[in-house]
Amino acid sequence: MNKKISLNSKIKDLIALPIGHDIVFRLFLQTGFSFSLLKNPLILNIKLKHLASLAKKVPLSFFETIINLVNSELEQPWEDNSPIKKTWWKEAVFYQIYPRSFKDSNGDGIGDIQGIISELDTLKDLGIDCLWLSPIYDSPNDDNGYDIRDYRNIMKEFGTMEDVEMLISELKKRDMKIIMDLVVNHTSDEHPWFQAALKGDKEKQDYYIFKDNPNNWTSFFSGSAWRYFKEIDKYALKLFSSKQMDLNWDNPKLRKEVVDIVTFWLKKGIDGFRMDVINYISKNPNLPNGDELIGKLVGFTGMEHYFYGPNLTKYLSKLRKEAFEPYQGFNVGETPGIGTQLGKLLTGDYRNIMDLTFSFDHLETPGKVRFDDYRYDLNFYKLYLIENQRAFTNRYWMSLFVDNHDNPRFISKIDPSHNYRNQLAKNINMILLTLKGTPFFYQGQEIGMTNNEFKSMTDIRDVESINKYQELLETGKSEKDAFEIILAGTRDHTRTPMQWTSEVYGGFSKSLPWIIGHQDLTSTNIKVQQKQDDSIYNFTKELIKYRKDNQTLIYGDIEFINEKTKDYFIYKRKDEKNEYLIEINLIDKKQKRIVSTDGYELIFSNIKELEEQMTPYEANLYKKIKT
Ligand code: ISL
Ligand code: CA
Repeated sequence: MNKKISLNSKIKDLIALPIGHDIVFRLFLQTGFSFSLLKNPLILNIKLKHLASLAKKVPLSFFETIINLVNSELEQPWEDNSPIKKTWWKEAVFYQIYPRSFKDSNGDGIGDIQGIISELDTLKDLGIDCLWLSPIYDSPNDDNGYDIRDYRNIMKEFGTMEDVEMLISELKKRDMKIIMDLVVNHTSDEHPWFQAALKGDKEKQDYYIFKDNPNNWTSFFSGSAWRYFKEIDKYALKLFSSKQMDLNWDNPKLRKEVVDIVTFWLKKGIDGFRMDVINYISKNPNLPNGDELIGKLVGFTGMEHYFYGPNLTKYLSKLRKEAFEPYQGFNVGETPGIGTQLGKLLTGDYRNIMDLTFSFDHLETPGKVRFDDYRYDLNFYKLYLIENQRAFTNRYWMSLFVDNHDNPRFISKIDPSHNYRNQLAKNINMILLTLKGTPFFYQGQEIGMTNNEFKSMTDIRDVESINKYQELLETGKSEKDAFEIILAGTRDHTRTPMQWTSEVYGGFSKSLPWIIGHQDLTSTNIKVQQKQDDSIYNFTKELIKYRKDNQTLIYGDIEFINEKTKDYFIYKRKDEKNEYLIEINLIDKKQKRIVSTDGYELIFSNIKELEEQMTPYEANLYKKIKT
């Protein structure tokens, strides 16, 4: 246990505590300062009170808020030499399906469960071990299923419970696994609990967070985080859309409901859950106003009061014990705002809280947010990876991902004109498959799908984008400028139909899909790429297979080479048996080779034949020749 900090403490004391560490790193990311400042002893020894008096414009309350937050977690992640515990989910390759956009079996333009079943052989062929399905439960679809009305029923458009049971058994036949999405920070306002609450049911009112007067917290989807209900003359908390009502985890009855939901599904034979915004479930019970400056820095006011709330680890450990452990269920928490040290505290194998977290710190370069139009520099991804690969050892394990349903396509951020799409898609997939951690691919990543050229707001479906567009107009932006901003960051980029063939609508559906894709269909589809030896699909498939057959790439140690040299990412994976060398060009230019590969044989490359220089975004995997 560490000591609490105060205004008298130094910056080094602050970053020695897990929350302090993660916040300071976050601030550096947000403001674009260089991390190297944090190695400078002059900086490390500045006292917080001196920093406070230097930063005259910053109110003291800002520092006090941060200090309180940092003092709320004094535990340090254990560091010891215990060997990695081998488990299926460390060896597995995961694949996220966005069911609405994956495959339509009945021609209504909406993906469905039977559509997924019809493509299981394809996923098996690719080498996928475990699927993650975004929500398929009954929902009025305000946020595409992340607003659940009934946790034990299936969205009509997607099919029936029988379809889901069939999916589970078809997966078992193929020796594949499945996790589902557990969205329990909030329910739909149409959930019977909330409806009963509005009718005056006191017990159900206590399932949610009602207040007579709103505080200053803001919603992730624009505006206030509170919605007024005249039925009972109260405000209800909704951190996301106006139809996503936050649940009150401080109520033991609600927590028991969640245990029952998890048990219901694990009993059905699923293998675990991805837990939506799970680090937001425990709110500071006093619901104090958020610090305005922190709000400005992170983009949302109030976060410090719930992103790592007072009872988070307690509630999660209990959930783990009561619901997951009896079925050996796996879980990965979606944890926005959780950095390296808190991530370790949440996932350490001795803690029994959760197995993995999804951290998002790598998705934007310093100083940038998702709606900025800019080119992502892969050197930043390298820094993030080195920091985290070093931290997640022994008792800790990392999740590795770049694409998901909440972000534009990663390759489009790096190379917006897609000059090197083929090369780059393979490059990124190689990084994900050769680092230490569990790779999560998102549908379409195996064929190099890119951002979509939406033409106008009528093409946009996402509630976040629609709200944001309105907000931008209200703050005086022109329609054109507002649309440009939406285009840079909309989550719809990854929600366009999966491309199976070069037929109309990419073979996703026989009729007009619910959202339109305007991407190249001729070369970016599964069917074409399956037949092409050097396609992104086959490259990824072969690499997945290779990783599976060569456990050094899973459990082996990692060592970084020429780490400080910009524009290169070079590392080794090794154990007593084998040694691999991975050589990555991080930029769209030729550059010289800086490591010798004498004594190694080339196993994989994203180019046909190596030249003297490395070509743009070149990526090679070599194996040491045994003597
Ligand atoms: O996109 C964001 C807001 O700018 C992210 O904060 C995102 O909303 C956050 O990662 C939470 O995402 C998850 O919960 C949301 C849902 O809309 C997302 O699709 C889901 O992945 C609410 O359930
Ligand atoms: Ca359908």
